[in-house]
Amino acid sequence: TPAYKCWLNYDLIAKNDRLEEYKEICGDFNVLGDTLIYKSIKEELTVALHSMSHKEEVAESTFEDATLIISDSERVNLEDYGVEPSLFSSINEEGFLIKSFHNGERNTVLIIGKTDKGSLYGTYHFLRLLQGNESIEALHILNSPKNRVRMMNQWDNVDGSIERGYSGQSIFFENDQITSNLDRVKDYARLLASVGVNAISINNVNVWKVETHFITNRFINEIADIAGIFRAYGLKLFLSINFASPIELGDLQTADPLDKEVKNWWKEKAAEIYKVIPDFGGFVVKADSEHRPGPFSYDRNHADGANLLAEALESFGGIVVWRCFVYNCMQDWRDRKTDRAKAAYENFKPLDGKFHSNVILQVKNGPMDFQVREPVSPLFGALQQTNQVLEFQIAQEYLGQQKDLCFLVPMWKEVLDFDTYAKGEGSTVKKIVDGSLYDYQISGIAAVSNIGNDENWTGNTLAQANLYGYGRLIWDPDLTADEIAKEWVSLTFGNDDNVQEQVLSMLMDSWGIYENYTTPLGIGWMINPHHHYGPNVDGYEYSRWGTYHFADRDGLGVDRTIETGTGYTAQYFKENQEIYNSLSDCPDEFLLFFHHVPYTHVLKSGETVIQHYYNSHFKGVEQVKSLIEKWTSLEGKMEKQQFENVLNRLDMQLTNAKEWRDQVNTYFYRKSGIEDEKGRKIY
Ligand code: BDP
Repeated sequence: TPAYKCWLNYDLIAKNDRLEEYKEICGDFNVLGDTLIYKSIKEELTVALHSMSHKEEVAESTFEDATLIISDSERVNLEDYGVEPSLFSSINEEGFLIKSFHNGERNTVLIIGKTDKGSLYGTYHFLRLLQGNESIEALHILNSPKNRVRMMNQWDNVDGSIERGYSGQSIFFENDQITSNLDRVKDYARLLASVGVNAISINNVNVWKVETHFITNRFINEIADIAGIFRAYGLKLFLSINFASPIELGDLQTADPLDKEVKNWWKEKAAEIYKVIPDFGGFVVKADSEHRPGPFSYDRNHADGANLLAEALESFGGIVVWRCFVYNCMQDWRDRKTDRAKAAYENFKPLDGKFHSNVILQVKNGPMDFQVREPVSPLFGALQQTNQVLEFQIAQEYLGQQKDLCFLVPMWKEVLDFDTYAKGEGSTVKKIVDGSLYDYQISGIAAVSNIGNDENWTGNTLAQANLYGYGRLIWDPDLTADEIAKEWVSLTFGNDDNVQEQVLSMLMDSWGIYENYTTPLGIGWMINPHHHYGPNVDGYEYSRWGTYHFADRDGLGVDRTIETGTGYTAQYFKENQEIYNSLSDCPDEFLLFFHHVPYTHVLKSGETVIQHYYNSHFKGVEQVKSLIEKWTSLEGKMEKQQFENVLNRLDMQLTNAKEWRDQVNTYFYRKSGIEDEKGRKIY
């Protein structure tokens, strides 16, 4: 079904001029190269060109007859096609060139990768152009990814469930086993490769009993099969591991990272793994966080922990992705200096420079946990001698769980464009994670996946846009959210102007809408504990997770200033510190993240905080209604199943939005006793 194929639908090209142009050029293709990846390229081209072109049969032709040639730069004489070989020095290992070439009567397109991976990405890029009905007569595209690590983190458990999964069960595991049907894994590999993702960890960062055995004979051969599928699409496989494995697998009494036996244990483990998966990516580790074991149990720090594993993987070229999501989840508000937002920086900043060169620290985009609006984590720019990857969450854990519409690319763009001032003006997050600001050996971006075994992969079909958008954005953070959304809409729903316009505006408005009816002004956390869907105004207020809004009869918000608050703002470089620390300069959207203010505090917009809350909550619900209107107007313009899938979710979203509006408004009305200026009914 189209829902299953996502953006690789390869719809028949409508019979117009382009079709003739495409037929001429794409009629005969030839793939020079014999690696696994080239085999995947052949397969993809065969399927795609057949499906798009009205041609009965699409098969590879000879090099002499070919009008579409896919190769790496060594196998063709580039000068024959008017290409200066030196052009290639400007792209990196995964980059490619796509060039049209006219030779007398014949038009030819060349897709030349620097390596086979480059050819693969070039092929997908080219197919995207065809799907978008672009002219291919005068192509000259040189392109390479800006980030070296472009990773997907699955939070899949071996019993088939997915932590924070909103679209069915795992495509990798079921009933404590690796699934026997791997077709879906291959299609996932295709989807990921088509947007340039080049690494994947397939199991949850919370590694429980059975998953601890992934690195043993019980599972490793089957995991090697999965690695093989991904390898053919240029993705390296990683595993999340349990820091206490030496104990839990029954071999040792300790997991102390400085213990000699522990070190040897991991070295042997690594050797065993590399024997079956020679290009194994490495380990992803969540340690000392939310009840997971880690170096703290032995009075060691996180550099000790990460380096232990790094040493084991080093000689095989493996990497340790060590997460910075480390905080005390049993804390309470003890004094005004205790603040969960400060934890990652406090734990890791002092260790900067102490990690091995094959360790990458993985930092969530914000200091808390994927709320609808968080400032950028102050660790970006602060870690100057330690490789870093940024962690996003594509799964909409706190953002409507793929029932509510929330297109995340605009949010991710803000994060990547944020100026940390770490090395003066222009020290943006994107320049930090792409490794250009500091000389990181290896860095990039990772994200928590949003897929499961639902027919359409993502529950809400429109949530496919987040999966697609993530890949495209991390390949090139300079693409705009609008460009990415447009691409996705046309690949998914075709090139009807009206459909494009409506869906595009729905996507682009959706984050703001979700924010309006939930927790505007940066407060976050008024969500149902545990499952994290729907409002619960005091759900976390008196728990130990460190997530508070501090609303009382006088005001609300968290004072994180240096003088009177938790001092969190001091973790930023001066320019940002001054802005966030100052009540008058702090941007409205972050006000309550940084300041505790009276309900009557006047925002830059001129509204009071309380009135803003009322207004945005009423508005958010109306905006959801208009999403429904827009979508309804598209009935008949797409496959029925697709249409109904989204309509159904929008209805759930409306119910959710009303609950948020009513509970949040009532709560603040009761706390503050302040009437809505516009006299609307607050329940
Ligand atoms: C939180 C999730 C929790 C994860 C945790 C993490 O609620 O399920 O285990 O993040 O990132 O957002 O480790």
